[in-house]
Amino acid sequence: MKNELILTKADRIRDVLPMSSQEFKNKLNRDCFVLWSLPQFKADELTETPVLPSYADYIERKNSDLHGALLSAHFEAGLWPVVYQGENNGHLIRHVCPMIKSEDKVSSQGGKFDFYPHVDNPDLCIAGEKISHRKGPCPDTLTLLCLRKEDNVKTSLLKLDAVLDLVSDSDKYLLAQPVYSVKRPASFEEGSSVDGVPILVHNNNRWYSRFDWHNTRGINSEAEKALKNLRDLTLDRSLWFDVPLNPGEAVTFLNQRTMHTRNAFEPRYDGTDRWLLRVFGLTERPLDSQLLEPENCLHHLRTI
Ligand SMILES: O=C(O)CCC(=O)C(=O)O
Ligand SMILES: [Fe+2]
Repeated sequence: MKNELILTKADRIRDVLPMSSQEFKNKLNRDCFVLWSLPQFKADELTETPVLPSYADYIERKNSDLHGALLSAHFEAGLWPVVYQGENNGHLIRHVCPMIKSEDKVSSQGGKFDFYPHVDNPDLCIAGEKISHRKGPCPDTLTLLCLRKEDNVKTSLLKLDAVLDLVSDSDKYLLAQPVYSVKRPASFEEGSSVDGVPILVHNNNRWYSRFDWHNTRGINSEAEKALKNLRDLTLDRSLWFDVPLNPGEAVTFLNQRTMHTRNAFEPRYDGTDRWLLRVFGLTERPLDSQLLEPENCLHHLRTI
């Protein structure tokens, strides 16, 4: 089983999260993100930054304690790590670094194009929508752990509420109607799209979104106009918070209550490029019917 080694390590590693689970949850719900760091991070033991996704098995073996610790932090925080069918070749942990074959993609493994504000895996069900018993939901959280830093490459976060404060009531109304189509992001092996979904959902007094600058469209001109206004707004840099990530430091954020970005840069592909590890999390354990192979893996979600 693909993630067995790192899940077994996660079982044995304790006290990774530098705060109580309650404190973590409170911060996450209040601020939409939490900055934290690994207690023991040994930069000198890291492999070179990978340049092909197929290096993942080798790196997981070499840096298995680090991978295990990152998963263990999720369990301590009450988050269930997941991976999606058709993405990242079933590996729970994704290498966010420029990969040679992805250089032309706007993706976490691209580099030369700006990756504008987006929610990850926005084609899946978001909070407040009727759950699918067949497909896994959109991730609730993303965690990015920095392994190698590059000064001119930044992850930035925008808080959805701060963006929506600037959106007119009529645009908000339209954005909450099921008049949008969403393309599956470029990180998936196969393309697909969903039609007739809203960009915004109001649930339990909170807004959630599936906004993706690159992959969402209005299905008529009125819907597209409201979305274009939102797209333009999200490029206002005063709404961006540059996440200060040094090696060994991580950020966990609410995927559907924020948007995240990464600026363009020139990769070297020489083993020294910027490198983050990414994990998707759910606040609730998925249903067995949402799992690809429930008898083998409790973390691999169906997407079709
Ligand atoms: O490279 C980054 O900082 C974030 C990339 C990204 O959007 C992701 O990993 O989902
Ligand atoms: Fe992303």
